[in-house]
Amino acid sequence: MRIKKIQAKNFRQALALVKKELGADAVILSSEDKKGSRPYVEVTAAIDYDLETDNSGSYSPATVSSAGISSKSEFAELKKEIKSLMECIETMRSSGFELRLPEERKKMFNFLRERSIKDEFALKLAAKAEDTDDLEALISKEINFLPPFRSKSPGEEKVSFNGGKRIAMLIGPTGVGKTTTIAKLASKAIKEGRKVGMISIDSYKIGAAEQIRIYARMIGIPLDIVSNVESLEESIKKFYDRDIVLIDTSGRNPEDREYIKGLKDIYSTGLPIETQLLLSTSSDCDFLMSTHEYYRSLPIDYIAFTKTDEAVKLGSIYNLCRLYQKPVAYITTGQRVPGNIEFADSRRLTNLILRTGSA
Ligand SMILES: Nc1nc2c(ncn2[C@@H]2O[C@H](COP(=O)(O)OP(=O)(O)OP(=O)(O)O)[C@@H](O)[C@H]2O)c(=O)[nH]1
Ligand SMILES: [Mg+2]
Repeated sequence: MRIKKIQAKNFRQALALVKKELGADAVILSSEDKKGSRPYVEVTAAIDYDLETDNSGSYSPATVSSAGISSKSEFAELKKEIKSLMECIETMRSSGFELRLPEERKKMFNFLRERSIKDEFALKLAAKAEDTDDLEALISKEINFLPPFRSKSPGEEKVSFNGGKRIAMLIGPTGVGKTTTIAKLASKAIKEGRKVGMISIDSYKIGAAEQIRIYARMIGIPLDIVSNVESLEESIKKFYDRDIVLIDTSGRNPEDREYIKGLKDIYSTGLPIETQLLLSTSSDCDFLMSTHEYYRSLPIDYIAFTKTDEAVKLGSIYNLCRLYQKPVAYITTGQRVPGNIEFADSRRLTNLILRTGSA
């Protein structure tokens, strides 16, 4: 087996280099975005699948010929590289990676990559699935769908408030559709005969309060606008007669520490808040992956996907389900309020992930 790390400005360039240096049969083992003043992409690719294992079960490095290695430091560098690659292989192997990729699996792997499924996930799926039926079954098994605000028997509620009432807070990057989705959820709950209250802690953006105020008036439900944790607690108490309280938050760059800290302050009150993280399927796949770094430190109960109507590929739904390991609450499919929200089941989500073209 020949493994090579390739660095390039972007993934497309890295792939071209892999093809040039290792040929068209090379398999991408991993790819990583390196941040810094000059960001680049580092891709690890492999060709020829004759891995040897020693008796202990760990891979033994192939003998490295000294030809072409001119100095001690180059040799040391090479040794370091081989060590890190061995560790990489070992991690992949222990997590069930199949490095041998016969021709028909390669087709499956490419099919998944075309749908923006991350290489490491695509490799695992391709190693297990014989055909697309298998693939559908595998994916829908891995995606857990759970509609929020289900009626459950008393005591079974994960989050309860005043005897089974629900408080849900929507968080997520700027402009993903939190306020719009709150209006959609509120309309639906009203239609089902539930009493709803809305709170906005969206004091950051000029005009944000106006947007939710218009929705509250349109749907005919009470709204409180608060600017700190203390007034949030007060407001929740005020809504004691509501079945569902929906909390809107301001979208901010998750890299902003104050933003994540502000959210953590809310959790530290101990209020039984259920958190729905909204992610837009029309966002750049790499952006979605990078936001995971920040949001994963929060107690997320559900993830939900917005703007499926605008996305060309929906493999990111699969990637994010795998990363967050949280149930999917719903997807939103357009700007219309009320409407354009779907409590899609695992099968529907799987179909969206595997299709190309818009929803
Ligand atoms: N195409 C499409 N547009 C949507 C969807 N949901 C929301 N939008 C649009 O996305 C834009 C932003 O929606 P908002 O609800 O204001 O987003 P937000 O997350 O509250 O934004 P911030 O509060 O600024 O973080 C609006 O123009 C919405 O109409 C959807 O499912 N599909
Ligand atoms: Mg908003």
